[in-house]
Amino acid sequence: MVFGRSERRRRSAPAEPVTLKILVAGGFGVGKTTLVGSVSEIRPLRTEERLTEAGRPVDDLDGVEGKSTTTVAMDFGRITVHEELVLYLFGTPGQDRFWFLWDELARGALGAVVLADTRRLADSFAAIDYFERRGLPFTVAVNCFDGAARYPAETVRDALNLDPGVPVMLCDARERESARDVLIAVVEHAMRHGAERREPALP
Ligand SMILES: Nc1nc2c(ncn2[C@@H]2O[C@H](COP(=O)(O)OP(=O)(O)OP(=O)(O)O)[C@@H](O)[C@H]2O)c(=O)[nH]1
Ligand SMILES: [Mg+2]
Repeated sequence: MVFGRSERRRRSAPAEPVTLKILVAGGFGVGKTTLVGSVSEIRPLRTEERLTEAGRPVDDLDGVEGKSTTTVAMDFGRITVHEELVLYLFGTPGQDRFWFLWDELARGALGAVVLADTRRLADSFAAIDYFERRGLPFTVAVNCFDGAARYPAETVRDALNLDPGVPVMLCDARERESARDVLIAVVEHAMRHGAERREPALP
C-alpha cells in the first residue's frame, strides 16, 4: 500500500527534541532563581538556604534588602521552546564562596545568560570574565528591578565593556514571557557564534 505524505509522517515515530543546556548566571541576588522559576515548566529544583546573621558581613544586601535566602548549589528547570527544542536551565549560585561549583555547572553548556542589576553592575564582572575566558557564548540581560534606574542597553554595554557582538537586553525575571525571550536570545546567539566558528576563514 502506498501512503500519502501526511499519512507516512503520522506513522513515523515522533522525532526526539534537541536538548540544550543553558546557564543562568550573574552576581548575588540578581534574580537567577527567580528567572529559572518563572520560566520552568517543571517544578524547579532549588537549593536555597536562609541568609543568616553570620553571613551579614560578607553578604552584600544593598538593593535586595528583602532577600532572605540564597542559592548554595544550583537551580534547575526545563522549558520546551517548541516541540523540537527543550532547554535545561542551570542557575548558578551568586556568592563568591561557591565559585568552585561553576566548572561543574558549565560543563556541556551551549551558552549562558549573565543577569545584571544596574544598581550593582560591577557584580556581573566575574561572570562575564568567566565566560569570556572559556569562550562560552553569553548574553547579558538587565533585570529591571522596581526602583532601579533604567538605562538603554548600549549604556549597559559600555559600562560592562562588552564586545559589540554580545547581545544586551532588558528583562523582568519574574515574567515568564520576558524570561523566555532572554533564553531564546541566548540560544540564537550561541548558534550564530557556533556557525561563525565553523565558517572557513576567507583567504
Ligand atoms: N522587583 C523585582 N524583584 C525581583 C526581580 N527578580 C528577582 N526579584 C527579587 O529579588 C530577590 C533576589 O532574587 P533571587 O532570584 O533569589 O536572586 P538570585 O540571583 O538567585 O540570588 P542568589 O542565588 O542568592 O545569588 C528576590 O527577593 C526576588 O523576589 C525582578 O525582576 N524585579
Ligand atoms: Mg539563586
